Amino acid sequence: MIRSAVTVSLVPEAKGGPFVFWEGLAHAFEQAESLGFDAVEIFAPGPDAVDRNELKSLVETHGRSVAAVGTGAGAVKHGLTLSSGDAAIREQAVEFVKSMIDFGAEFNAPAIIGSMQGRWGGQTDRTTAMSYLTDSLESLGDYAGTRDVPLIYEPLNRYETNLFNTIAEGVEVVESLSTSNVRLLADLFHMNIEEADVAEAIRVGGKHLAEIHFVDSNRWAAGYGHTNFDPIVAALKDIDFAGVIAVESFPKPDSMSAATKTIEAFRQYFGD
Ligand code: LER
Ligand code: MN
Repeated sequence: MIRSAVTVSLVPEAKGGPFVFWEGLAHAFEQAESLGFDAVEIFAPGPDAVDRNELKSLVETHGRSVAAVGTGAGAVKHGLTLSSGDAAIREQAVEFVKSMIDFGAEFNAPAIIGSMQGRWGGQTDRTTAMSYLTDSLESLGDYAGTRDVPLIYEPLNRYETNLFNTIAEGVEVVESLSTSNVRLLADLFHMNIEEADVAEAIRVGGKHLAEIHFVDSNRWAAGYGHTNFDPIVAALKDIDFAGVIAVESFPKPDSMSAATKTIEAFRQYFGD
């Protein structure tokens, strides 16, 4: 079963970023219910920024689940990355992600490694940075397994990381690990920049794909850009995709329009 999700950011430092809602958890859950999204994906400053009891009660009251929790605030807010040349920073990055895995697991939601992957440069060469990242995916994947959730890894476009940019590279990474608990997130915005053929890349991702960031070419909601969604949706059906499809778009022209446009697109492409 595909689950639809809408994103909420609780991180003021990420203002201007590609998240639909910005007015707190209660607002996001209310809107998710009224529009018909199955779940909410949370981008939080850290594990302690969210009141667990409040979130539990929102999940119950609105009958929506938590799709996933983003870990990018570790990079945006705290300057941590898993591929940093500084061992102390890498260690803090791993601890931050573990704390986000623990938080998400309380809601059966996986953590996503996106911006936390970082980039190579300075004193750290490409091969070394890649091995720092894959080592941490290995250990964090195992750690997430002890909490009964997968760990989700998201390749990003070249302007956000110089490590792994395509779904094929992501597949290579997850298949090189001993753990089978690391799954992939395919973000259609990053793929629009990096992939020769987005639909074909979805097929390459195949069984490794746990989540899609569903968004148009310009990072506005589906329908506001020039992406042709038909072959992408056909590829998702071909691989029997049964994960989360989350709208991670700019709140443009405003949050409600972005959310409404996306739920209409979901209904058109995936039915109710
Ligand atoms: C960042 O560009 C992104 O796509 C997020 O999902 C990762 O933090
Ligand atoms: Mn994304």
